[in-house]
Amino acid sequence: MTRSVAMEHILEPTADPAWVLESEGYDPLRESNVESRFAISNGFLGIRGGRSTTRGARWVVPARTYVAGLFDTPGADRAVPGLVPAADWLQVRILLSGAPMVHHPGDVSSHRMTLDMRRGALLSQGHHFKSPDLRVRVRTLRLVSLSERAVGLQLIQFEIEEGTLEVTFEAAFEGMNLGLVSEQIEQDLGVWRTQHSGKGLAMATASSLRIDGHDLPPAALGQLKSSWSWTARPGQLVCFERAVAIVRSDTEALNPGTEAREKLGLARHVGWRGVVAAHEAAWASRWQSSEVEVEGDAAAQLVLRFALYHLNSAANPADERVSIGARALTGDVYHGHVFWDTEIFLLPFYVLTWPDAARALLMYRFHTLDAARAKAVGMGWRGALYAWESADTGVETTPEQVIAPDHRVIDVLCGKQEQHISADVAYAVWQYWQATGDDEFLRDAGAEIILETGRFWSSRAQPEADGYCHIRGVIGPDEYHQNIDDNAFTNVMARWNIRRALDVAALLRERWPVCWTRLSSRLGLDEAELKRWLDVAETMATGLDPETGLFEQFAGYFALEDIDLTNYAGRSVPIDIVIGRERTQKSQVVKQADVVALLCLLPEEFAHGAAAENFRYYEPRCSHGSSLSPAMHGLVAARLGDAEMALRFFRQTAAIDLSDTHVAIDGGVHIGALGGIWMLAVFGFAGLSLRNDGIVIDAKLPAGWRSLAFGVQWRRRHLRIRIDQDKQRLEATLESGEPMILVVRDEPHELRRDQALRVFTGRP
Ligand code: IFM
Repeated sequence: MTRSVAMEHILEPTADPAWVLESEGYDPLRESNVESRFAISNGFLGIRGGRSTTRGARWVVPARTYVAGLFDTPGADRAVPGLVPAADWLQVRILLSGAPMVHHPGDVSSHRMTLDMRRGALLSQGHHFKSPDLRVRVRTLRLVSLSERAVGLQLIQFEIEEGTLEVTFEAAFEGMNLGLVSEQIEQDLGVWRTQHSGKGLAMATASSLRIDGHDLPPAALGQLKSSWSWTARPGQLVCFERAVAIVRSDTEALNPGTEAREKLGLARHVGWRGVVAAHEAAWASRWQSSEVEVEGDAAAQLVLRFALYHLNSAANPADERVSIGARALTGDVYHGHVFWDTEIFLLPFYVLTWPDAARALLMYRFHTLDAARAKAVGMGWRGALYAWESADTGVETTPEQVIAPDHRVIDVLCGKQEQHISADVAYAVWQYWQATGDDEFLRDAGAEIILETGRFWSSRAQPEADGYCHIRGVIGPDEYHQNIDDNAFTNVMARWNIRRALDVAALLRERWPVCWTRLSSRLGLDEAELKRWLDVAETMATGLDPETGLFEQFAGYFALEDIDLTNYAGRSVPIDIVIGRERTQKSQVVKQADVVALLCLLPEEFAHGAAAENFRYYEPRCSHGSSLSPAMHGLVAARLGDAEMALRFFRQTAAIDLSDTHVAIDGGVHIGALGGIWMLAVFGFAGLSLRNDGIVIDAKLPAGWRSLAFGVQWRRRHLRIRIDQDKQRLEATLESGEPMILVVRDEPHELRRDQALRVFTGRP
């Protein structure tokens, strides 16, 4: 019985409402949103939060399981690679006196699903009635382990409260041949191959069922299937447990089945309690490193928890061959493809709270550098042009046509023209190195990325008769305007990329000359080429008007129709649907932060006062047609001192995944927007920025936020910062590492381990 008591405890969600999301009952219209929002993941496995429904004779619906990096390209023409779902290993069927127990929403007195963000687990509980004299209480838990990413666990406890009857309990796998070719299916193991990409997948499983603490042997065993039968009586407590170990192999030569069985063996050795304990300890450690606490705004606190829950779920520091897709592993919109979202909206969080995860994500870009070189050469340039949409190999995977929201088939030029991705990757590499001081990474991988992307821009920007270098025929972050010339974001980021490439060359030559000699000779880089890079950077056209300080978003932008977006306030569809694609393209309406994105990433490129000037110009023209946009606007608004406007953008971003009113998230959570929430809190409200010798904090909290506290890591140090608005005080604690400088309100302070720092932040 002690075992059942332990399961009882584990099936109980965290009591504090600030740590859980709940969904009561069943709403068919919003169910797929809930599946995305309540997804669980560990960066290797992702499982949507599907629950029991009325469909068919199944008690549990297929809960889609995604495996990071398991890409395949269907055989069809124009097909793009996409993540192939693995078999659903959570299927259960319960027969009560021979009839399937079906979860009809109307039949249950209560059915609640709880996403326990603190523990990284999805729980459910409900009462099921088959007839007035039968009453069953069911509680479930599922998790994918954060400490051993191959392992997933399902626990189901049901209690017969009334009724005596024959029960059959079947646990099986479903969807075993969805896009994968099975090679070996046994009772405890399935091995599959993708059809074209040559990847292998193995799932090993073991399950058991106990009644009142005693093991019941299975009545029947099949391929990935077990079933038990017994007579249920009132007061009986039934505990079912199933573990799975999933392994992906990237080459045909390896059979992942052996490793899956080994990993399952280890999980069984520690038992489900051990699996749960290790998983919870790993989550506790992630929360310890990444927690952001807000006092005075409970809704904002929940939003931050939700964002951090998915951010911590999305990464896997142990796998350098995958990155995070635009919907992470929570849904299949964008086929699992990786965009600039990762480098610009996610990396900051990982760099400052989980450097190992950040490094693995950047190593994915290093491993796909050859594909980026091939893309650049194929288009007639030099260096490395990263795929706008990237899967496992780094080859361009952007579809050439899609169906627009107005159901028209439209051409997509982003794969050819949205080239700022190369500068975005270089930007992330540099930020990582600056924040971590990881010289080994810079020497072995980062330098080559920065040099090759710098080289790309130096060949891409061409000198013209006006004496400037121009970059023609691109798409900036504002994807409403295509085939444009001299996009300010692209050109200024490109110039920045070239300059950092020159810095890296100088740094390597000075600090690691042997490494420089080897790398420069492998890349065929000589002095003459470096000199050309400098010339390109010095003469890059940027669209900056020195008189006004305004950047023109691209050549000819200011001459386009100026549409007052306030006339379209309250619309529920994107502006290009309301006024048409053609008119949008001929207008100054911006899809998402573009010059504002530049302001966010490279504020030093804006002279004093020009930042506010540019923000004032572009903010009203932005229609926020991308989920990435509001957070970036909020961040810049906060930096410019308008915390209340920033808070409106914070709430707008939160609504994308947390409100069911206007945005469908059935295809997965918007992980980039969730990264933007963290950036807005830490870079915006706390005003954190990095210097060469330390960290700067320049906080501007919204009026209702009494305090904001968070942890960050900087160059092997862990520090915790608390901004107390009530007491007009900043407290900083160095939890590990050497003394460092913390700049508060332009004043440098030394931060030491033995002494918490308290600084008065009130206006004199
Ligand atoms: O990367 C974004 C892009 O900026 C706008 N469309 C959606 C992509 C994926 O989130």
